[in-house]
Amino acid sequence: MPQKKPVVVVTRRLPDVIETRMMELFDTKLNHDDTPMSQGQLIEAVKQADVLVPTVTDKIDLGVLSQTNPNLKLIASFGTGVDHIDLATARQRGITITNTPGVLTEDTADMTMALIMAVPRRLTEGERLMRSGNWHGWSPTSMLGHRIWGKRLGIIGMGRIGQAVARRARAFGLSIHYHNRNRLPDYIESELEATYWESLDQMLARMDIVSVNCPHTPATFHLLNARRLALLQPNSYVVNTSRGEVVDENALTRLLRNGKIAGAGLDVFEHEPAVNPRLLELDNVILLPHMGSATIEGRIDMGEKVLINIKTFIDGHTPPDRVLQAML
Ligand code: 8YV
Repeated sequence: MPQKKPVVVVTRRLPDVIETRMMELFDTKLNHDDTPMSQGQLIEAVKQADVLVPTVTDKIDLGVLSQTNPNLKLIASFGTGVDHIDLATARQRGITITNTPGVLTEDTADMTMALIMAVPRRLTEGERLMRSGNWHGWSPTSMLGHRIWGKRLGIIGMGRIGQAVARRARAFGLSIHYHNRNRLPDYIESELEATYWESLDQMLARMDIVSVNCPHTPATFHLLNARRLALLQPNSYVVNTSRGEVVDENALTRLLRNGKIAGAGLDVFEHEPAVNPRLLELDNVILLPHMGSATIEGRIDMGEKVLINIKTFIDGHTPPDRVLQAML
């Protein structure tokens, strides 16, 4: 007798090729209009699903996890960060969590580098000037930004993405500094000519550009709090393509407004999709809608990983991207 296919609920629209394969392999419920699910809808979803495929926009909290049907044993998240999932409760309930690491490293590093270039060189300000019709021609002193070459870049979180940023940044003449839970092996430090700072405070006070590339965990929530942000030099820039929660957004906004730091490039926000409205008023800030990994190739690779994680799990094996305790 043919085996019943597992019910897989996908909370957001995914690339067509992924949705099609998902339909072929499983009894898949798609979200055709792509509207983010409310907590109530997520609860309804986990009541019927054997596997849930959420994204960063779904809050898989105790309220949702306490309503899962007994057959739901896998949450195969579409994304690398797992801070939207209550991992401890999931674990207690015997639910395996998988994510999609590795495949969005280069895209996210590209976007980080783009912001590292764009903020000091005032790219979006220049673009706005062109579109305003108020450009009256070249002048020796107009649109002056700051040089990238020769500056110090401090990377917070030297995992896959942090290292990919470092590789790009070296080619632009930046010197690499980093703070990480663990120091990198000697051979990576030498390859990147990277200087390790055990003290984040000491590193922050000496950098020209700071890039946030660590995951959001209980240990990194507001890692850049008001006290630490105040250590930054007035000519320094902050770039965040990781998670908004790692930076105290209000404190950062205050520093920017008061000219205590030179600018910021933000792809992520503390209360997405809400953004501190005062940030919108500032010219020295580039704001992006959480698009660091938004390439079609990346999204397909992420979807492939989700498919493989579900398939291996259902076939009784350990899925390749099981989120382990050590990642917390
Ligand atoms: C994804 C991300 O777009 O994977 C992550 O952790 O932050 C993003 O780049 C999003 O999370 C998909 O769920």
